[in-house]
Amino acid sequence: MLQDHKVLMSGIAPEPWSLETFRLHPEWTKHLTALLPSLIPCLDKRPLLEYTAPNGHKTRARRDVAFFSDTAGGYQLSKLSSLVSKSRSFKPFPLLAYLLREMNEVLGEGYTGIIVNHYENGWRSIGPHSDNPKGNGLHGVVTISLGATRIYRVSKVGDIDQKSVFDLHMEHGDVVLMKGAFQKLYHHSVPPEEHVMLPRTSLTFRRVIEDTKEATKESTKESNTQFNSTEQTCAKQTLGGEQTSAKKAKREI
Ligand SMILES: O=C(O)CCC(=O)C(=O)O
Repeated sequence: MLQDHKVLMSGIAPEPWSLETFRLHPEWTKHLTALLPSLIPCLDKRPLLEYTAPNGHKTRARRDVAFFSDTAGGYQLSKLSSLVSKSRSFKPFPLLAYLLREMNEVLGEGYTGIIVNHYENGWRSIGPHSDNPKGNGLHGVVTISLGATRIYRVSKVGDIDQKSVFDLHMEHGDVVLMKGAFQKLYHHSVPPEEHVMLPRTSLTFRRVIEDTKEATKESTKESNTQFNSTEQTCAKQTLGGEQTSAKKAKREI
């Protein structure tokens, strides 16, 4: 499922780490692209997430997002904010559940869920951050990019100016893997690129071992009514069609 492996950066201190890229097998890219029209309406419309970045500046993340998992209650969206995304079931999207299993097998990982981020255009972005190390530990974080090409910026933790150490131009079907202690040393971001008119969707795999149901209850109280009704609509819309396409994908991939 993963091709064209490249190691872009690596090191051994404080523990081994690396930044690696792959290309997703074209069949997987095709099936996931076909899934997007039913997946995107199911995301939580999060107009703005604001938090204080390590440089002390207010950082903004503007993207629609949902965390899919059948084992974890929720996922803390950023270690810099207390916002938790309540888990959505894989049931309406068996192709995603199959993708999770395959990714775990190929990378020898134990991911328990997938965060889907949707950036409608280049005005949508996510500021410099490290992925929540609580559940992930030294496990890698792998991200599939679909749609518009966007910059995936790597900057040093502790750099006040968050200068780019590496700018990856993530194209449709590109995959990035941040391994080992990478999150302790580097931040990553998808900066705004106002000239980009087309949408990008990313699927990023997480290992969440603790159950975050309690925190979820608190942080999602306000948005729950809208959230649940969206989920029900999405489940109704997608149940029939996606199960068929997952079976088809299993045969083809
Ligand atoms: O969209 C991306 O590629 C980055 C997503 C991300 O950094 C996150 O979900 O924490």
